[in-house]
Amino acid sequence: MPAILNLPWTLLADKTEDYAWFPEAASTFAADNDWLYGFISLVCIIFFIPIAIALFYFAVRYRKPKGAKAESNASHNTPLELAWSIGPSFFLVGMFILGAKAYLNHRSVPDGARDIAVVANSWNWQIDYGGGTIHPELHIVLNEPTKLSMRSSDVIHSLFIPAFRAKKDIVPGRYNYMWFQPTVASQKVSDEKLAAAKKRMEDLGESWDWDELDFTPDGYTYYDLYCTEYCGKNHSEMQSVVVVHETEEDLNAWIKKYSQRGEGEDADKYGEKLYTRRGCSGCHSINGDKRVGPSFKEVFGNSRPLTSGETVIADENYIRESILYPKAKVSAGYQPVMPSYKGQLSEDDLYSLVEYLKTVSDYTPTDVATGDQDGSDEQTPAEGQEATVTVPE
Ligand code: HEC
Ligand SMILES: [Cu+2]
Repeated sequence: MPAILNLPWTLLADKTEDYAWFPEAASTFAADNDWLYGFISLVCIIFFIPIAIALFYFAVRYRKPKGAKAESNASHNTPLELAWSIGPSFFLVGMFILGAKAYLNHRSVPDGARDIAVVANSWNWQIDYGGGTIHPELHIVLNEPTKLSMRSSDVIHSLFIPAFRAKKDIVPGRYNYMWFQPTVASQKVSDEKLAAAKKRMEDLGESWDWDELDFTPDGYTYYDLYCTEYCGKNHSEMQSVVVVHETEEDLNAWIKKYSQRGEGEDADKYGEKLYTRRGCSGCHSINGDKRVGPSFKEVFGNSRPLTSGETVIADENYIRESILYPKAKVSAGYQPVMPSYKGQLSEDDLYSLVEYLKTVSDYTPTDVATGDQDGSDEQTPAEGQEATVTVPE
C-alpha cells in the first residue's frame, strides 16, 4: 500500500487515542476497509480543493458591474472536456472494484467457520453457546473465522463491531448472517486488579461500570458491540462486548462457567445474575420504577390486575408462566412486548429466577391509605404505580 495514502489522521491516531479517526483494528477486514476509506477520502479531497478554489476565482475574476447586460460566449474545448470526464472515471471504476471486492469478502463466509447463534431483542443480545448456555457477551477464538447466525424476536436491529469493521442488519422473520476473523486477542487483567474492581463495584452498589472499567467482570479486555438500528426507547443501551480468547480451551472454560448454577450457589443469587445476564433488567426494575414492564418489587406474592379484567395472585406458577408464555396473561397497563423465554431457560434457571423475584418483592401486608403512620415510607408504592398491593390469600 502506498504510504502516501495513509492519511494525516492515521498519523494523528497513533499519537493519542482520543483523536483516533478509526477505532482499533482487530479483524482481517480492518486493514482493507480502512485503506479503501482513506483512498476514497483522499481522492475526494484532491478533487474538491482545486474545484472550490477555481469556483471562487472565476466568480471574482468574471464578475460584472450591476446592471451590465449578460452576454453569451459559450465555446467548446473538446480535449479539456474529454480529460475531465475520462480522467476521474478511472478513479470511480477503481473505487467500484475495490468496494465490490470488499463487499463480497464480507458476504462470503469461509467453510468451517465457527457458527454462533445470536438473538436480538429489545434491548439485549442473547448469544447462544449451545447446551442452554446463553449470555449477552460475544466470546470467540483468536484467528478463527466466526459466523454469526442472527435473528430478531421483534423489530429490526443491527449488530456492529467497530473494531472488526463488521456490521449487519437483523431483520425479523429471517436469518441474517455475518462473519469475521479476529486478529488481536483480549488481554486478561491481573487477579488483583479484577478483585479491586469487584470490591469497588460492591462498595458503590453497582453491578459493573463499563464506562469506567475497560475489562469484563471476568477480567478480559473487550471490544464494543452495538445495536446500530434505532429500535425503540432503550436502543442506546443495547450494547454488549466481544472477548477474543487466545485458545479454544480458554473459550470452553468460560462457557462452562456460565452453563449452569455453580455448585452450592444459592438459587436466588444465581437468579440475580440471570436477571441482568438474560436482559430482564432492561424492562423490569427492582426498586419500584416503572420501565417497559412492571417492577419486580411489586410482583411476587401480590395480586396483579390483568388486561382481561381479572386479577391473579403472582405465585410461583404465575411467574413461571409469565416467563415462558408472556402473552398468556398480560398485566394491566402494559404492552404485551415481553419475549418468550421458552426453550431458553432450564427448569433450574426458572426456579432461580422465581427465588430471586421472591427476595426483591415487597409483599408484606400494607394499608396504603394509612401507610405513613409508623413514619416509614418503605411500603408506599412508587410514583405512577397503582396502589393495588393487597394481602395474598
Ligand atoms: C422487552 C422487555 C421485557 C423483557 C426483556 C422481559 N420482560 Fe417481563 N414483562 C415485560 C412486560 C411489558 C410485561 C407486562 C406485560 C405482560 O404481562 O406480558 C412483563 C411481565 C412480566 C411478568 C409478570 C409481571 C406481572 O405484572 O405480574 C414477569 C414475572 C416477568 N415479566 C418476568 C420477566 C423475567 C424473569 C425476564 C427475564 C428472564 C423478563 N420478564 C424479561 C417486558 C419484558
Ligand atoms: Cu436494537
